[in-house]
Amino acid sequence: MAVIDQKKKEISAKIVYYGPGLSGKTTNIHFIHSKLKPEHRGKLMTLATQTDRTLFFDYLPVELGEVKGMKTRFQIYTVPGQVFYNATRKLVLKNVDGIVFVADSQKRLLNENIDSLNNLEANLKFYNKKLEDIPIIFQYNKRDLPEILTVDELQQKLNKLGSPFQEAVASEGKSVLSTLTMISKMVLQKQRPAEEQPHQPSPFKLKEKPAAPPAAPPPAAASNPAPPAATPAGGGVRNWEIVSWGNPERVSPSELKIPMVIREKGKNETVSLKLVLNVEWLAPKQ
Ligand SMILES: Nc1nc2c(ncn2[C@@H]2O[C@H](COP(=O)(O)OP(=O)(O)OP(=O)(O)O)[C@@H](O)[C@H]2O)c(=O)[nH]1
Ligand SMILES: [Mg+2]
Repeated sequence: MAVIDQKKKEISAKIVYYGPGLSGKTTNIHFIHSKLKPEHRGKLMTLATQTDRTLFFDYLPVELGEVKGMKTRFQIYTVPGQVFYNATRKLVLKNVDGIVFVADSQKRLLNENIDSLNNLEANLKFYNKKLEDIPIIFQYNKRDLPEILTVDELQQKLNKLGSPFQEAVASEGKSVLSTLTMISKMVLQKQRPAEEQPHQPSPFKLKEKPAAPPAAPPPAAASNPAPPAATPAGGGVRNWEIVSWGNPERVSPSELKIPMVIREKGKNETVSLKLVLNVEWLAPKQ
C-alpha cells in the first residue's frame, strides 16, 4: 500500500514487474536505471545467475517528480519469472500498488504468459486481492521478433479486464519509459481520496497536440476499435481509436472519470473520459 507522508510531502508506492521467465522484466529496469538522472534514482540491486536469470528480485528506487507539491517515490521490483521461484514472487507482491505485466509476444510462449498471469492472480489471492483491485498495464514485449502474436490476439488471451497496454521492445528501450510513466500515473490516481479529486490536477494529463490534418486510417491491431473520431476546437480532423478502457472512477456525486488508452497515428496515449450527469426533471418532483 502506498505511504503518504504529509510532513515530508512525499508519496511512496511500490510497482512490480511481473511476467514469465525471459520476457524482459530485468531489461526494463536496467533501461530505466540507465535513463534516469542519478539524483532521481537510487542504487539498482539485482541478483542474477551467470546466465542473467533473476535469482531473487531486482530493485530500483526512483523519484518521478512532484504531483500537487508531493514528491513521488516509487520502489520498482521485478520478480524472477522461472516457475520454481514462486515463494519469492509471492513475497515481492506484498503491498504492491501497481503491476506491469511483461508478456513475451512470441507465439510459442503464449502458454507461459497465461500460466504467469494465473500465477499472479493466485499470488494476489494470498493477500486477499484480485487483479481488478490493482492498477495493471500489459507490456507486450519483443515486438521486434518474428513469429509473434498480434496485439489483438494478446489482448484477447491476456487482457480480460481491458487494462491499458503498451507494445515494447525493451532491449531497445522502446516503450519502457512510457510504460513506467503510465503505471505511475495510474497508481497516483488511485491514491487520491475521492472527495478531493475535482479540485486536483489529474495525473492523467492529456498532452496538448496541435490539430492534425486528416490521418491515414488507424492500424487494425487494436481491440475494441471505435470509429475514427473527434474534431478539436481549432478545426482539423484527428483520427483516433479507443484501444482499451480502465475502471470508471466516481469523482463527485454526478461525475465519472474513465481512463482509456487511445491510439492516434500508431501511438498510444492514456487519456480520461469525463462523464457529467445532468438530470433534467421533465415532470415536477413529488
Ligand atoms: N529481441 C528482444 N529481446 C529482448 C527484448 N527484451 C528483452 N530481451 C532479451 O530477453 C532476454 C531475457 O531478458 P530479461 O530482462 O533478463 O528477462 P526477465 O523477464 O528478467 O527473465 P527472468 O529474470 O528469468 O524472469 C535477454 O537476453 C534480453 O536481452 C526485446 O524486446 N526484444
Ligand atoms: Mg529478470
